[in-house]
Amino acid sequence: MIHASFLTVCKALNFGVVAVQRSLKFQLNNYRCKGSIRHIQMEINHKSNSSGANSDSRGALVVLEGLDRCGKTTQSGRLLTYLEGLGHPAELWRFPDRSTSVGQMISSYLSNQSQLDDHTVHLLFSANRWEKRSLMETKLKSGTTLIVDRYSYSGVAFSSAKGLDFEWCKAPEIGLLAPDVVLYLNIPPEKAAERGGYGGERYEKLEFQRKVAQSYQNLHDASWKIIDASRPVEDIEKQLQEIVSDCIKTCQKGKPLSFLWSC
Ligand code: Z5A
Ligand code: MG
Repeated sequence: MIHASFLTVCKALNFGVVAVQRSLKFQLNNYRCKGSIRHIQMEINHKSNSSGANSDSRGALVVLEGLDRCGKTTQSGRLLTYLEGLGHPAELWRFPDRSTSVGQMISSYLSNQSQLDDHTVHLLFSANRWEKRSLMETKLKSGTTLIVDRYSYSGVAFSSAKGLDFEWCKAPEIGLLAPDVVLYLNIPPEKAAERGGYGGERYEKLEFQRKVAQSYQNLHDASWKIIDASRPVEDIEKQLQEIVSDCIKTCQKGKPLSFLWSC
């Protein structure tokens, strides 16, 4: 049963990646050829909007990343409470999303109840994001801010730390929505390991977390904010509130969605 659904996922994922790559190539060519026309059309759209509201107004895609035990789940929850308190529509998401059938395969692998080839599990993590992509876009366009606890960066950092090729790891993520901001909770692996100790999951080992920390270093881009995660919870919380409030304002004013990996 798992075998059959896994084959379906892999076929779908392979198809999805090829389709998205073709689609992006097409859009890029189209943009190159018709860039000026597109620009004029966008200006007209803006001018014709008599309410003054920007048609690109939307919620923000906020991602929290970092090593195991750096405080992602703690801070994600606090951010949600803060935004709800302001009356801003927001939801908390996390990856892997263990509620789907793909997520259950991942969960079983992480808890050492099943064995999978490293490439295979990498593609499952990616499929788990693809199965949520269109809902993610719908939510953002409806004005909801999404706080996402782990995303594609975890996928690439963890799999490349196992020795898989870095660019190969990035490929299935191409075309997923790019975060507006990545809050990287930076902590030395040794310090993170002291926090309540690691549980029994597959990657919760100090030596491996050191490799993951190195892999994350290769993923920084302009959307990243590096946060000192060794500080007290409340200090980090305050810093994140400021960054996210600014980010939400920018998205509300109007910011087109972008896609991985464009920068
Ligand atoms: N994985 C992958 O390989 N590929 C992928 O594509 C994705 C994930 C998406 C499951 O992740 C594993 O899947 C993960 C990566 C891999 N493996 N690892 N490692 P998960 O999300 O289920 O597990 P996790 O988030 O890494 O672990 P975690 O324990 O949930 O860590 P956290 O959310 O960052 O930390 P926390 O729960 O908020 O806090 C941990 C403890 O520290 C807790 O006792 C807190 O009270 C305490 N804490 C938090 N902040 C502080 C501060 N500032 N000071 C002191 N103590 C603190
Ligand atoms: Mg967590």
